[in-house]
Amino acid sequence: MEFSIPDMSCGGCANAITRAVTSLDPAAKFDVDVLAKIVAVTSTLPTARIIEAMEAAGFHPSLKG
Ligand SMILES: [Cu+2]
Repeated sequence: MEFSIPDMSCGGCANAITRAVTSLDPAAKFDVDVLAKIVAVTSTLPTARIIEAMEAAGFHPSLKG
C-alpha cells in the first residue's frame, strides 16, 4: 500500500516513519521517495494501524489510489 505523506521532508522524517511502522511489524518493507513524499509499505498490518503509527510519529499520511 502506498501513502502520500506531505510533511515528510527529509531522510530523518523517512526514518521516523519507517521506525514507527517497524515497531509494529518488524518484517515490514519500505520503498521511500522523499522528494515525491511517498512511502510504499509492504506489511500484513491493517492500513489503519499503519496510518495510526505514522500519525503517532507526528506525520499526516493519506492512502494513495
Ligand atoms: Cu525531516
